[in-house]
This record gives sequence, C-alpha cells and structure tokens, in this order.
Amino acid sequence: LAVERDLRRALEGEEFELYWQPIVRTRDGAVTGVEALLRWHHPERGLLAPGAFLHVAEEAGLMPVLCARVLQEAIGRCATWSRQLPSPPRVFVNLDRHQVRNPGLVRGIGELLDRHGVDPALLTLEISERLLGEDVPHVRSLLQRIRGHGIGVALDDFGAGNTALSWLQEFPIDLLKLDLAFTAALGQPATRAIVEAVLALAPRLGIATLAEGVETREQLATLVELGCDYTQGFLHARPRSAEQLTAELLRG
Ligand code: G
Ligand code: G
Ligand code: MN
Ligand code: NA
Repeated sequence: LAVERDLRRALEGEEFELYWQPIVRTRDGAVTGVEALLRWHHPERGLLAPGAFLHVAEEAGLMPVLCARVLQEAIGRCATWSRQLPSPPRVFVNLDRHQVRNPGLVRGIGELLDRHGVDPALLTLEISERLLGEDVPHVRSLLQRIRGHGIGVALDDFGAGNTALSWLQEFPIDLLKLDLAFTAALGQPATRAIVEAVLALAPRLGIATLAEGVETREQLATLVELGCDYTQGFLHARPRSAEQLTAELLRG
C-alpha cells in the first residue's frame, strides 16, 4: 500500500507535526489549555489531518510508534512552554485504543514528565467515550492511576455514541468534552434541553464541562448562558503550529 510505505518513511523523517487548538475559559476568555492534534506534511498530498491516515497507521501496526512520538513531543512542548510563559496552558493529548491497553502507559508518561521536569497537572489525557465501554474495570483502574500521578482525565466525544450516564460516576473524570454534534444542533430545542441537563449535572458530580466545535457567536452565547466552563472550536481558533500558538500566547 502506497500510504503505508509513505507512513513508514514519514516516521523516519520529520513529516509529522503536532498542531494545537486553543481551549478557552468561558469566565474570562483566557486560553487555559491547548489540544494536540496530529498533522502529516505529506510531500505530495500536502497537510493531512488524522482522518486521512490514522486508520492506515492502525492497520499497519504503526500506532504504538506514532502515539509514543505524540506523547514525547507534547510533553517536550509542555516543558518549553513552562519555561517561556508565566502561565503555561494545560496540554491535552488524545489517547488511542492501543495506548489504553498498554500496561506500561502510565509509567512511561510518568518517566517523560520527570525527565522534562513537567508539572503533571499541566497534562490532561483525553479518552474517547468509544473506548470506555470496552473494558470498564480495566479503564477505571487506568484512569485512577493517571489521576494518581496528578495528571488530568478528560472524557472526549461525550454523548456521541452509546453513552451511559453511570459512566460519570464510574470513572474518575475531571472534564467532560461534549461532542461537537451537540454544539452544531444547539438551535434545536431538544438538543438544547439535553445540553442544558448535562451542563447542570456535571458540576454536581465535580466534573468541569467543555463544548467542542463552537463555530458561531450564537452557539457561544447559548453555552455561556447554560454555564459551560470551557469552549473550543473554529470561532476561537483552528488548530495551529506550536510556533504560531507560542507567538500568540506571548502576545497575551
Ligand atoms: O484534527 P482532526 O480534527 O482532524 O482530528 C481527527 C481525529 O483524530 C480526532 O478524533 C482526534 O481525536 C484524532 N487525533 C488527532 N490527533 C491525534 C493524536 O495525536 N493521537 C490520537 N490517538 N488521535 C488523534
Ligand atoms: O475527537 P476529537 O475531539 O479529539 O477531535 C477534535 C476534532 O474536531 C479535530 O479534528 C478538530 O480539527 C475538529 N474541530 C475542532 N474545532 C472544530 C470546529 O469548530 N468545527 C468542526 N467541524 N470541527 C472542529
Ligand atoms: Mn480530543
Ligand atoms: Na471530541
């Protein structure tokens, strides 16, 4: 497969880059976090988003290498920002299915944080709702160990699939990321009612809330009115390079 051959070459070179999307605190509009989103500078096809290559990497068995790279680069960047910025943003990293199954994951992350001298509280790991139901006892203990290191846990894509409300009490979760489909359909009364209920419920369980995919002022206004703690989306910023983001954060 051509893509697979290209992927192997890319992993040997410098073709992968983390882009970063700001997470904005509703209360004061401050950028308090940034989500790492992988990009591939393909020599012929240009800049590729994960949808174009993650499934190939998965089939080719390249996800362990790729995800290890992502964690290394993200934690290294976290260290750089901690030195450069008076209040560095929290760094959010997406976990993949194979990482969730890897018994050495938490120890490896702990070692990376130690080596770079990074405060674990600056790192939040995102786990997609899709991965929660696969092995509840295992995932619960994994998330507990992550929390035990002082690292944050975010539940990603919440409400997108076969969501169970009981998960909010079964798993240790710091932040709930409402799936972008809810934001897109906020104009519909039924969707708004569901979002309103979730945003009222989460804080009672000690869980902060974030809405993904915020693209319009109307969506933001509704989310502010309903008490959503954080928002993320093209209205604030598209994912951008670390250089660009750093310049923006330094400007304040
Ligand atoms: O950036 P984009 O919107 O194209 O991301 C598409 C999907 O790829 C999202 O579901 C996102 O969580 C996933 N993704 C992006 N970067 C990474 C990464 O570094 N690791 C993993 N496991 N998934 C990622
Ligand atoms: O699955 P996860 O939530 O990690 O994926 C985030 C994805 O959402 C990324 O691919 C990112 O590019 C995309 N994204 C971020 N902001 C917006 C937005 O405002 N609108 C849309 N449609 N997608 C967004
Ligand atoms: Mn995510
Ligand atoms: Na998501």
